[in-house]
Amino acid sequence: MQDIILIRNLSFFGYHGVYEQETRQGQRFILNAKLFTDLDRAGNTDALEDTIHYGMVCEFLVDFLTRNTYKLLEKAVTESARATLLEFAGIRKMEISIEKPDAPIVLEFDSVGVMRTIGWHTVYIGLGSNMGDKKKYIESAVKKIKKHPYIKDVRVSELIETKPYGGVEQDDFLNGAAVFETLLSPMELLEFLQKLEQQAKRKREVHWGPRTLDLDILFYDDLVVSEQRLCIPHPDLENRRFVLEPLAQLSPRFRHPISQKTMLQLLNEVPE
Ligand code: PH2
Ligand code: MG
Ligand code: MG
Repeated sequence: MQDIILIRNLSFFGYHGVYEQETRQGQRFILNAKLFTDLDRAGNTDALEDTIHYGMVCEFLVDFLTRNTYKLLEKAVTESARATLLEFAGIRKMEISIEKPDAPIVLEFDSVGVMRTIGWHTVYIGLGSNMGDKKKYIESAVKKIKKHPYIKDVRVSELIETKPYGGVEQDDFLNGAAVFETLLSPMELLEFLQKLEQQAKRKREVHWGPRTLDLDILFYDDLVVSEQRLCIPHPDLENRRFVLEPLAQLSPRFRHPISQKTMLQLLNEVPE
């Protein structure tokens, strides 16, 4: 995905801004974008249907940014990029900037603006439940995940019955994993998954104790983060057969970003 389609200095009139004068009078905006895609095929076939028509993207962006009005350029670049990524499936990632050459600032300047890079990310999550109607809790969460506007191409493993891991005396689990593409950042995704856990009436009482629904981020592309709320890859995944079995079923050759071992390798090496 090193290939780029360029949009340079696309100009349009709009009403984005914090100040009343900006939303009333409007002003000129300048949009620049890099569309990251794969141009291998079109580079050989010379056929428009094998690439992304930049004219259509320009029209889509200007239409979107004139039909919608935002206070902040931050929101304008984010929403217009997300809409474009949803509309044109061939774009994996885009860098977009919007500038105001005539912003109401009484100083000398060429323009002020905001730039962001937004794209699709491949995420693996673990699914678990060991209370109540376990299958129903998991299936209802999967349904909501599939319905999220910024999630696509959801694949779910088989659900398997597993013995509780970690020493707490509790009921057997139902476990599985899912993989999907998302426009959400890791923190946005975490908050969405925690909202689904809460909707399943999950109570955080015993650490590692029984739960109606547990949704854990296992991988987010090849990202490695260890923060208080967010540890990716899931730190104990190598020791958990109930995670590795579904993962190996979904993507046997996917490599752990730290150890570089495939899911199949990790499953074959998991301690009993
Ligand atoms: N989750 C835990 C602790 N132990 N054991 C099994 N079999 N399945 C789980 O999902 C699980 C567990 C903490 O999240
Ligand atoms: Mg868990
Ligand atoms: Mg959890």
